[in-house]
Amino acid sequence: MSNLSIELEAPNGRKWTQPTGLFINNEFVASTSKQTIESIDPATELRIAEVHTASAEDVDKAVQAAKKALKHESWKHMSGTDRGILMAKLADLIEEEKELLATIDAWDNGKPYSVALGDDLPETIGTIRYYSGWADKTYGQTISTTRAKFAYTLRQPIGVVAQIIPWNYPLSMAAWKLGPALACGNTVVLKAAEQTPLSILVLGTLIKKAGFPPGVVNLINGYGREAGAALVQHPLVDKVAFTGSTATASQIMKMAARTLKNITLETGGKSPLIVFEDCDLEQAIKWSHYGIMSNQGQICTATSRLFVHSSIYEKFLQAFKAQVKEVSKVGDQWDESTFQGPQVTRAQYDRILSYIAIGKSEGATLLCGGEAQGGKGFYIQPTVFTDVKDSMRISREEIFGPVVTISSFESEEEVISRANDTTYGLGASVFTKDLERAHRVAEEMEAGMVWINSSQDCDFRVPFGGVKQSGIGRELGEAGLEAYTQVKAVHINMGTKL
Ligand code: TXE
Repeated sequence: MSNLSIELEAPNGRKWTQPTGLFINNEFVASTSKQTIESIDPATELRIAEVHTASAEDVDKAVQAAKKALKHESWKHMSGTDRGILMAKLADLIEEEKELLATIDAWDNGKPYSVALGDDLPETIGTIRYYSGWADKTYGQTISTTRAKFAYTLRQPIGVVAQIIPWNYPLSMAAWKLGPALACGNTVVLKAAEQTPLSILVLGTLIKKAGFPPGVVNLINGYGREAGAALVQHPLVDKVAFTGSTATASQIMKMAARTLKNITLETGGKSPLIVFEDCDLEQAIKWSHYGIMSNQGQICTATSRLFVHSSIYEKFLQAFKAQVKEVSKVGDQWDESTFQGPQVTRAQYDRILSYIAIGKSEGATLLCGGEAQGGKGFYIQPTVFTDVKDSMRISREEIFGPVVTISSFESEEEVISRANDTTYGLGASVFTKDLERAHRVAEEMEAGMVWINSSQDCDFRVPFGGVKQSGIGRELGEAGLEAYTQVKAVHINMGTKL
């Protein structure tokens, strides 16, 4: 493949020139491998475009570019204020192109266009803008020690950062990673997910237009086991930030261990949502539906295990079923009434259907759904299993689709223990009007985030991340900066003689 761009027209009529190369040193370049990645529309199963796939040699070029940029005065000596100005410019440029970027992610990923435009893009723009404000506010401390000595600390960039992102929120995942890394003065090689390679390349054009020096941000497409692994193992990479599956995170940790690379990992989940008998039932229904069925259920924090107090269990089930029927309209990305689009790929679609088959064979009761939608496209009916036992695989393993399990409980103590009985620890929801109980349960949840009378709140000002096998480190908020700076202590002797 030699061409570096292609003219595209999306089903919503939008036309643009789509870059297809690797974005290295502010230029689109051809890959040295002859391999390409096909971007597929999950609604029609038709090919949208082919993009260049990075080989280990290409990864090396991108890392070398990032290393050079790290040392170059145009970035190294740029003040935090000027870095912030560049980032704010980038946020403005993304905002100017938000309809185009939303179109690309809707087409490539299958998510409804209205969701890409109404949720993903504001989150992307907001995150970059938020971290632009931090760029000149990450400083160290002065520490008094003894009479004739003191020390101060410098918060310095970690260096060349490898960022590996998944396909469920292509642009906002990129923004979560680029925002704090750039604010702190690092340089980056970011690998997009092979399932959604397109929007990241358009982001490259905006990074150049904003005026970032060459090599500060390099964006590549490539397969995990080749480009991803080459990036993680590259000796000049100082840090790896990853979002994806727990299995891949474990491999990345192993690879990064060889040279003791700094890591941040955000992985899967099986987040519980607890509905106590004293809750606002209507709100509990709406949020619990949203918490698993939005984004086609492809959310790491999806509240996929519902625990409902036995006294309201039957009532809850009927209302939840009615909510699915009323809200979960399955359709293509472009129909404004679509709530749930197709799953991202055939592999994910097959995986979800296999879990639905497992649920049936394990003896859980099917309240609704349970089948593929039929016809072209990776559509799956929103599926609700009830009377689910905690030991069932559908209750223990991440399905990453529009599939929820519901079971009943009797006491607070029992439900806390069952909710925490998982290897994961990303999110947890609790629905109750009892203020004391809400905070007591929040404290007991083994999770990085707890939602009280809500689900899926995520805000660039607030730390995000998991405990147990849901990850290491935090992204977003002030906490997100810690992952991208290292502290140097400078000791000063004001005259103590030996
Ligand atoms: O994930 P992978 P996949 C979960 C979800 C889903 C499952 C599989 O349960 O069903 O993971 O999805 C790159 N070295 N989540 O296969 O493999 C890969 O190219 C370096 C939860 O898509 O983890 C992509 O860029 N990199 C999740 C990224 O890792 C490697 C979002 C994620 O791919 C690599 C996505 C390797 N050896 C899936 N292998 C969340 N937390 O939101 C793969 N990659």
